[in-house]
This record gives sequence, C-alpha cells and structure tokens, in this order.
Amino acid sequence: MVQAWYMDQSEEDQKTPHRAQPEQRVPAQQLRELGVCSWKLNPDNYETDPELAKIRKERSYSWMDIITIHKDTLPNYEEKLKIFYEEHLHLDDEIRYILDGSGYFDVRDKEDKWIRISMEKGDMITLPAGIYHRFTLDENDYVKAMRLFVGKPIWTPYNRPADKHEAREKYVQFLAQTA
Ligand code: KMT
Ligand code: NI
Repeated sequence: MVQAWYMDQSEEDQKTPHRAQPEQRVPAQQLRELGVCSWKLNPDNYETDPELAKIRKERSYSWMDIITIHKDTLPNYEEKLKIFYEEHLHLDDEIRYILDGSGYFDVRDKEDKWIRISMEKGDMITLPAGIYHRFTLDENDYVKAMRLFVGKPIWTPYNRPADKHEAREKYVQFLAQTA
C-alpha cells in the first residue's frame, strides 16, 4: 500500500516529507473515499506484466508514455517542477506508475487539508478528475514514471481556484456521497 500522511504547515523545502507532528497516517481506505486508487506492481517487467495489462484493459488506460524527471534529462526542469507543484486540477484522471525513483503527490482531503502520498518504485495511482493536487520530487531528485490516459492525453492543469469546471462540480458531488 502507498504510504500517506497529513502534512505540517511549513512552506519550506517542498522535497522534504513534511509529516505533521504527531504523525497522522492516512490509510488506503480514506484515500479511496477521496477517489484515489492505488496498486503495487512489479515495475521490472512492466512491458510484459499481466497485472498492469489487466488494469489498463479494465479501466481503458490505452495511452501511455514514460517521463524521466531529473535535472539532467528533463528540459526546463526547474520551470516544470514549479508547474507540477502549483495546486491544480484536471478534467480527466491523472494516472501515474512509478518505474524507478520516487516522489510525492499531495491531495486535498474533504476538509481541504493536504495529504502527502509517498510514491515509490512499483506504486501506481489514479487521481480522479476534479481533485485538487500537486506533485514534487523528494530529496532523491529523480523519478521515472509511466503516464497513462483514457483516450488522447490532455495535460492542461487548471490552477486553483477552478471550481466552475464541470469535472470539479462532479467531484464535489462524489465527495458528498461518501461523507
Ligand atoms: C504531473 O502531472 O504532475 C507529472 O506528470 C509529474 C510527475 S509524474 C511522476
Ligand atoms: Ni496534475
């Protein structure tokens, strides 16, 4: 299971864990109530892995590419990291599978508090359309991730506030149902 915890209030270095004190872990069930699903897979044979193939088929994750985020490999590294860490939403699900390295996805809970999800090699996650979130590298400064998509990818981030989008309104309704 992915490890997740509530964040402290400090705005310093985004790459550090920022665990609230005392520690407040977030179980997978609570993430599911936010519409966040996760899986643990074997990334060493991702090209032939039947488990990955099954998830992709069942959920129509037909499109994929692989992104490597490291200062020497990603063009406009600093600028992209900044964009990834702006609080935003998308009109579609954001699906990521960590093939190597690690990083953090932060999501807002029902009370608008930040939950930090630690993503390590073998972790796959789906963030639902309309959820406010952000991404950062951790102190290892490196991640290689598969990006999956239902249909053709649309990467557009809508920075907060973006409450008038239908995807957001639908997501808020979804949250109310699981309250
Ligand atoms: C995103 O949308 O935040 C990214 O693609 C970056 C991270 S992929 C691990
Ligand atoms: Ni995003």
